[in-house]
Amino acid sequence: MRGSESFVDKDVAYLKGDCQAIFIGDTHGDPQATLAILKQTQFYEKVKSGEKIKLVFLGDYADRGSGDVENLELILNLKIQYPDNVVLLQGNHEEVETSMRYGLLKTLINKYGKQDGQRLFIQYAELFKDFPNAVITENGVLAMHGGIGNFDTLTDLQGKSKLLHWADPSFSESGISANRDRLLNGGNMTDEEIIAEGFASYGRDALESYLGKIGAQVLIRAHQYPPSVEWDGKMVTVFSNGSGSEYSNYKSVKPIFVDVDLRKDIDRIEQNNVKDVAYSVL
Ligand SMILES: [Mn+2]
Repeated sequence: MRGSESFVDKDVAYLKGDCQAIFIGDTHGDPQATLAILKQTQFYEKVKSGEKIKLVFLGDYADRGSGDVENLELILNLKIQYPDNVVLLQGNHEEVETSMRYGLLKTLINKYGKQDGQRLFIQYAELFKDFPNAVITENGVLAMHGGIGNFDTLTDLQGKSKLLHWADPSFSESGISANRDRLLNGGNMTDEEIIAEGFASYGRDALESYLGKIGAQVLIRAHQYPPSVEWDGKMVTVFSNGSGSEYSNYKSVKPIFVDVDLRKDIDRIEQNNVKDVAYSVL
């Protein structure tokens, strides 16, 4: 499931500063969100006319929405048809432990029967493992599903996928702290053990320090709602399904995507980079 994008290592895809990039957060079983974004960004027209555009999906394609198989198939088909224009990252719902619990396994069994459903689920899980976990761009954007952990270098990202899937920003604590809210079990674990397991919270200082070390300017991440631009545009949370869709489980969320011209230097995400998902275009 890889196109011609280059890689810093197997977990981190590298995008050159030569295109428009659309960052899409959790679509969670809502194919209407994906279709609306394709239409709003004129993706097909632009590819056809040779304009450089890339879609970066930040993970969480299935589960929690009634169209999870449809949305997953739509996004996988996009990658197959336009391998050089589509980047698919892993989110925490591309982890087998999550998707067997929150929807995809059940939907596949309901749709295809127990044996075929389980077989398909295993094949999807194998496929997801091959998706990268982060994107770094030539001009200063770091993008991933959850966020950073106890990292010092870009290569620290390699092999620490769960940190990227489950991390959240903290607006009350500085540095890197234990993200106990995300733990189902583990009451006896120390903070260090929790962070090492991949359940980290990062304060603004920790994020800016890490971005500085790797030569990036902003973090674009997904995983939470409501979507928002924070920390003077140094971080944005993108959540891309919600109010206005019959499929979405997040009826009160106003979904967004982020549209960035990677041909320019980016030092913050501005309000004009943030676009509402307009289901009305469908
Ligand atoms: Mn998530």
